[in-house]
Amino acid sequence: MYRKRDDVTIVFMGDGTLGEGSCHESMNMAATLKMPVIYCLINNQYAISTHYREAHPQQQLATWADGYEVPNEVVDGNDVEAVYEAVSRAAERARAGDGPSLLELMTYRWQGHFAGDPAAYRSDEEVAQWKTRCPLKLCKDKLLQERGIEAAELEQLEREADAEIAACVEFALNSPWPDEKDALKHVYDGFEVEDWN
Ligand SMILES: Cc1ncc(C[n+]2csc(CCOP(=O)(O)OP(=O)(O)O)c2C)c(N)n1
Ligand SMILES: [Mg+2]
Repeated sequence: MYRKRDDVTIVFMGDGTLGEGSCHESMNMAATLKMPVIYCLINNQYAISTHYREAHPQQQLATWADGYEVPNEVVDGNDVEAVYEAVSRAAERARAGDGPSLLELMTYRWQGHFAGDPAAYRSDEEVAQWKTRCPLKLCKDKLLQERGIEAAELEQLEREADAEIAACVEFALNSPWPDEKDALKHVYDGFEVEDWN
């Protein structure tokens, strides 16, 4: 913002984040200074084991931003196109100098919060239901059924993506370990921490 560039900052946060006081402070300042920020609230419905409706009075967390007069929308987070369009609208607002937006992307976490979490706080049916709404599957179906993309073309794209990922993994495994002094690189824009011990 101070550099007068048309960059936009996107903050990714979970539904569990809103209980933190710093969220209020951040949004208050961003709204007051009309900063070019997009708050992407990934509402996968659980903060570890707590459903968001058990921890917040709102039906949808997006309206939380109303208190700061920040435009907000609830978006189908499993619909790639809907997310793209909502982020584009918010980026346009940010670049026009109209300040921050909050997007509540509704989705689901298939696994537990961490590797050893049995996720016993929700039913198998609920998980199975959400697995039918896999964002990759929905996107693929849309391309095949509505956009006239051929199945062979998609398979070719998938093969190319798999090969690219395999090459990245190989590169990482064959690379030397990074230097300790590089641990804090790229944390702050234009500011490198020289003496981090
Ligand atoms: C600043 C800070 N406050 C509190 C915690 C404790 N904490 C760890 S996970 C979590 C909830 C995270 O919920 P969410 O963002 O919805 O993540 P999910 O469970 O969906 O992975 C909290 C409060 C933390 N790690 N850091
Ligand atoms: Mg969550």
